[in-house]
Amino acid sequence: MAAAGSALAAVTVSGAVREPRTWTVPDLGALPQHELDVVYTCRSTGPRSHRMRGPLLRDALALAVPEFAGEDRKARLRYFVALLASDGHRAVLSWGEIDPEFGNGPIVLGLVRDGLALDLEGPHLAVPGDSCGARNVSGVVAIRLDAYSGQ
Ligand SMILES: Nc1nc2c(c(=O)[nH]1)N[C@H]1C(S)=C(S)[C@@H](COP(=O)(O)O)O[C@H]1N2
Ligand SMILES: [Mo]
Repeated sequence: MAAAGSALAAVTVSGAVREPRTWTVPDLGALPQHELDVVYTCRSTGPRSHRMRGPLLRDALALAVPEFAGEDRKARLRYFVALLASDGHRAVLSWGEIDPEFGNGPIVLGLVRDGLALDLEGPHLAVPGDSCGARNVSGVVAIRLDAYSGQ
């Protein structure tokens, strides 16, 4: 049983998806899990590294059924994935970075960090390869898939 006063963190998924939804960290545990190390140098705290485990971001988003305007793979390139953390930190990825036909990046929505489950804190995005850690957004509370309108 969870400790008194604790609550599972929730992540809402919105935007260009057929099934907007709210997940808890355990909800995402049934997806194929990937384990990877992120190593970066924070400008304020120096070298950092974490071992992350969780589903690919694109596999998680597939649960909400992305709806792209068009079947052609080029149509997907105008989409972006915006992430919001509980402390207000935000970062945006392009869909092309995570699409298997383009960047195919191993970008993971971490559910376990350094062996500790993130059920109460919420998922921690892992973006391996970045020099700075700022896209490794922790405590993700909202994810939005949206399209560039061309304006
Ligand atoms: N929610 C949230 N995630 C965040 C940040 C933040 O301010 N808020 N800072 C980022 C930055 S700049 C870095 S370097 C890493 C640092 O996290 P760590 O000290 O746990 O490695 O977290 C990233 N993720
Ligand atoms: Mo940082």
